[in-house]
Amino acid sequence: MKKNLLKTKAWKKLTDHYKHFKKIEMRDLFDADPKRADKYTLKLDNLMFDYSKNRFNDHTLKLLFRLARDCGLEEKIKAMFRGDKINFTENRSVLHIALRNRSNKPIYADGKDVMPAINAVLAKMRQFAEDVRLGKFKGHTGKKLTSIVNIGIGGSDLGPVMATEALRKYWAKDMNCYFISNIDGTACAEVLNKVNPETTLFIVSSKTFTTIETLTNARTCRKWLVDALGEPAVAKHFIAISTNQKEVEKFGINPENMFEFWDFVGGRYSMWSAIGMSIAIVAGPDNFEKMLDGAFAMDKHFATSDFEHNIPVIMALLGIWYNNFFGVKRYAVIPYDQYLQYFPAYLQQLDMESNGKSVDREGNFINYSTGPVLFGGAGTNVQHSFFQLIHQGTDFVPCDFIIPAISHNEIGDHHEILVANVLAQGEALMRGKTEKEAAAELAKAGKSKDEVKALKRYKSFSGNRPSNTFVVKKVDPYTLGELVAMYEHKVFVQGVIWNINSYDQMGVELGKQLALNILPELSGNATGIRHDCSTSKLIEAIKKMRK
Ligand code: G6Q
Repeated sequence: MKKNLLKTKAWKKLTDHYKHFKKIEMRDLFDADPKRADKYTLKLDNLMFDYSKNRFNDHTLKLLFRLARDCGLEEKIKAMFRGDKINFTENRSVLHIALRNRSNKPIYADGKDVMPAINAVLAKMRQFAEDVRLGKFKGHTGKKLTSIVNIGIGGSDLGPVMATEALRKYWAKDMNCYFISNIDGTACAEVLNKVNPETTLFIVSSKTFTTIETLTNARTCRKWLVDALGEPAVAKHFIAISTNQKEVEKFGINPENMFEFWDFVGGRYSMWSAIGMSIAIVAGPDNFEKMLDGAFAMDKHFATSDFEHNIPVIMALLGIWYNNFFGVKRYAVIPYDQYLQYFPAYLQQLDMESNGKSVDREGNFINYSTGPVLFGGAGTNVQHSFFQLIHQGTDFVPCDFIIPAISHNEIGDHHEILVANVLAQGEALMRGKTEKEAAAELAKAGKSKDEVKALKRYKSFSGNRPSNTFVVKKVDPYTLGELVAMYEHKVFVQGVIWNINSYDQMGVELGKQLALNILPELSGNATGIRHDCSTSKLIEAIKKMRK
C-alpha cells in the first residue's frame, strides 16, 4: 500500500515551511530580489510563463519538487506516455497525447500501436473537412453546406465550443458554426431557427452514442431535416463521431459517415480527435493540425524538461501549495482575450471532472483536499463583476492571467488598454495598498482628516495575492494547442500528487441514474417510487403546473 501523502517527508517539511512562510509578503520578496521575475519566468516558443507573483521562495520550490519526486511523478509521466492503463477504474490507457503525437513514433495500447488508426482517422477527417469547405461534399439538394451544427455534450461539446470560438478569426468566410448540447429544447429550437436544412451539416458527437441529451437532440434535428427534405437527405446532412459503430448505425447514420475514436481518449481530452471535426471544418484542417503541433510541443516540453523548468509541473505544484497548505480551494483563470471567452468553461470540466475525487488509488477515502473549484471569464469584463472579491475578499484566490501581445483586432488603442489592465491586476494583487498609502491618497484628493480616517481601511488592499501571467504572442492555433495541453498536464500532475484517478468521472453517474427514475413519473407512467419528501413534492408541483 502506498504511503499516505500526508506522511511523506516532503509533506511534513512543507507543513513546517508553510508555518513561517505564510506571513511573508510578496512585495518584500520583490524588493529583496530585483531579478525575481527573470528567475521565475519560463518560455516555450511564443508562450511566456511568469510565476514570480506567487507566495514562494527557492526553498518552497525545492520542497515541492521533492514532493513530486516522492509521489513518483517522473515514472507516472512515463507511464502515461507509454500507454499504461493509468485509468485503472476503467482499465484504460490515457492517450490523448497520441492524438497529437506528430513524431509518429509508435505508442501502444493493449500491445497494439495506436498511431496507424489515429493517422487514418486524421487523414479521413482532413479529406472530409476539405470536401465540405470546397463544396465537394454537398447537401441533398446540391447546395454547399455552410452551417455546421455540433450536437454533443460535456467532453463532446466544450472543447469544440471553446476552440472554434478561440479560432473564430480563422473561419472560412462563408461558414457558421453552432452547438447544441443542453437537453432543454430551447437549445435545439434556437439553433434550428437560424439554419436552413439544405445547407446544414449535423455532426453527432458522442463517444458512447448512448448519451440521452445528445441522442434526443440528434433525433429532434433528424426529424426536422427529414420533415423538410425527406429521409434520403440524412446521408448528406448527418455524420457521427463515436466509438460505437453499432449505435451509430442504429441511429441511421451510414458508417461511411462515421469518424472513429477510441476508449483510450477520455471525453474531456477528446478535442484532438475527430471530436474536433467542427474545428477542422470551420477553421480548416491545416489550422486543426497546427493546434495538434502546438499541443505536441507542450507534450515534449512536459515529458522531457526537468521539473525545475517544466511549466505544467510548476503550475501544478503551486496549485498544491495553495490548496493543501494555505487551504485555498479555488482558483480563477482569466484570459484577456475575447476569443478565449469559453476557455474557463472548458477548463472547468477538465479540472473539476478530472480531480474532483475523494477516493485514492488504493481505494481509501482521502483526508486531504483534492481538486479546487475553478472559475473565470474574459478580462476586462470580470474586473467589473467578481474582482471585488479577488482584491478585497477575506481569502485570496490564485489567478491565471492569459494575455496575447498582439490582438487579432488591433483597433485604435483597445489592445494597449487591455494589456494595461491585465498587468495592473497582477501588480495590484501582489502589491496591494496599505492603509497608510490609502490615507495619503485620500488626503491628496482633498478629503478632510475625518473622511480619511473613516475611509482609509475600506480603500486599502491587503495584497500578497498570487497570480500567474501567461503572455502569448497571438492566440493562433499552435498557441491554443500549447495552452490546452499545458492545463491538461497541470491537471495530470495534481492527480498524481493527490494519488487519484484523474481519468474517470463516476460522479456524474448518480444524477443520470436518478433522472431515469424520475422521467416516467413526470410523464405519469410510473408512481410509487420512493424519494425524499422534497423531491416528491417538487415532482407533484411541476406535474400540476404542466397540466
Ligand atoms: C468527459 C465525460 C463527459 C462526456 C459526456 C458525453 O470526460 O466523459 O463529459 O464527454 O458525458 O459523453 P458522450 O461523448 O459519450 O456522449
